[in-house]
Amino acid sequence: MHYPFKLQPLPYPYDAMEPFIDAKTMEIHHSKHVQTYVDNLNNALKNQPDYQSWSLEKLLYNLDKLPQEIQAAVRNNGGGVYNHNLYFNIMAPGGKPLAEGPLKAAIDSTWGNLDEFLAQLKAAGLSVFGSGWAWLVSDSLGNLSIFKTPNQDTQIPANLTPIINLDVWEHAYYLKVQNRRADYIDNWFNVIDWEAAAKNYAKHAETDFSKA
Ligand code: MN3
Repeated sequence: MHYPFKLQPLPYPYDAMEPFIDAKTMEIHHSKHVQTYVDNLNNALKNQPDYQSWSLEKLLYNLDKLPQEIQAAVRNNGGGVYNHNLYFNIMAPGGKPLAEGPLKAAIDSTWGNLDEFLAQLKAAGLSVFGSGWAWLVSDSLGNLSIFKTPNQDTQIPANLTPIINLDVWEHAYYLKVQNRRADYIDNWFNVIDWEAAAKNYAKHAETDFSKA
């Protein structure tokens, strides 16, 4: 995937996350907010033929190698595209449970159990000042951690494998729960696709964004 970037279709209808996330929020989030990131990313690269063959991951890992005048636009809008592609793909209607396997074993050994991990992820999401993301990530050895990024920054510069990411921008929840970010996070826990998360974790040994 490289320039011109396209809006990745949602793998489910806008109302699929009801009652936990309302259809209007999903529609505006995907068709307006993410589309704007796609458009702005393409605009930034429009007159930059040297970088039009670069993947999103390569652009985001090598931000400091880009022409200075497009670094902020690629960081914010490229990050916006990358983060949402992951976010919408680790959600499923009604969620999918965390089965026995390497990810469950790693969560249990790191936090004791899934509920304790979720409590820590919620605390991380609540502690993001302003807009940003809370993540479950892995290093190349499979060690898990909770990670936070401001704005639309990604985990790519840290060369970590993303497993799940929680959008705590107000646009992800304001229509339904207004300012109550904690309620949104509690609702969102019901739609996490842990099967997709386990597949993401399985990539940890091969992840190396410096080769993107
Ligand atoms: Mn968002």
